[in-house]
Amino acid sequence: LYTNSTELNAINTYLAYWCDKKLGSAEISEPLAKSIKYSLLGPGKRFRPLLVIQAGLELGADLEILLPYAAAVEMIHTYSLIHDDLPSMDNDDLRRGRATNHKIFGDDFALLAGDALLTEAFALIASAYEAQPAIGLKLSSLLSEAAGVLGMVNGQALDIKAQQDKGVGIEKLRQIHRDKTGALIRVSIEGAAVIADLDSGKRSQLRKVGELLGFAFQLADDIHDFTEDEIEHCSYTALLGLKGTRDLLEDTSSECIEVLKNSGLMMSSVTALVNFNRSRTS
Ligand code: GRG
Repeated sequence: LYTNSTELNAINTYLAYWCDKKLGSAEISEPLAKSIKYSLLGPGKRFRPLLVIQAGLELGADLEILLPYAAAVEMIHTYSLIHDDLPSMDNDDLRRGRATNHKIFGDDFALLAGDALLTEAFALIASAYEAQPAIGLKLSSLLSEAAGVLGMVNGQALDIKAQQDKGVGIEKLRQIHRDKTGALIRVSIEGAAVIADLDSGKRSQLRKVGELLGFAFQLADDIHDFTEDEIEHCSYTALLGLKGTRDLLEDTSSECIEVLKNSGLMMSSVTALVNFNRSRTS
């Protein structure tokens, strides 16, 4: 669906441009630059930046103003994947169909590439929105909330503990994924609303849409990762079964589209992303 869209080309070009500008200097360590580029420019779906861009365009914002925030979100997402794959976390050999970052560059450079992406995401926001400081400040605040101890880092920590305990209830699982996966997806759409200068009422309606889409994204991920022989303890499929998880994905996706309709904001591209997620195979 999104393999060749204008928006996908725009975000990929922007990320490559950022790498050239930021990592091109001879002063920057070569393995560090290579490690960052390997993961950031690798074959991801770009679900979050596409959400920023497509939602933002439909809300009336310009592509050039959306791109830096979309790139910052993808940088944070990429950092989280690099660190999540490390031997001290999930210890994965494969990511996006290729060797994980640490398998190629070593744990040390993988760790540093993640650190750099996290830090540079905020540097990008600070410089790109210098002329619109109110927007820049709101975007940094949204993104730091989603990535930090109220968001992704906390979700990851709760997940590690739940895996150690070998099990988790449905309420706890929802909290883990709301923080670990959902928060970054939620602030993708919320950030688009900030850039488009929506009022706080409309913004909170879109926050709800983002929450539901983040939840639906995780459900689709668990369905995708499901195997009969190896049950992943902290997953919806372990708690609800494959059919129960598929049904919940259907209900959550429909609710998400309903909330979007009720907001009165005509956002066909967001509906298309919800439907894409509903049936995605990667
Ligand atoms: C290390 C602080 C820290 C956090 C890691 C998000 C995360 C937290 C770990 C990733 C583990 C994981 C596979 C979670 C399931 C949902 C998810 C984020 C899937 C990967 O995202 P996609 O499908 O990946 O958007 P691509 O490759 O398309 O970018």
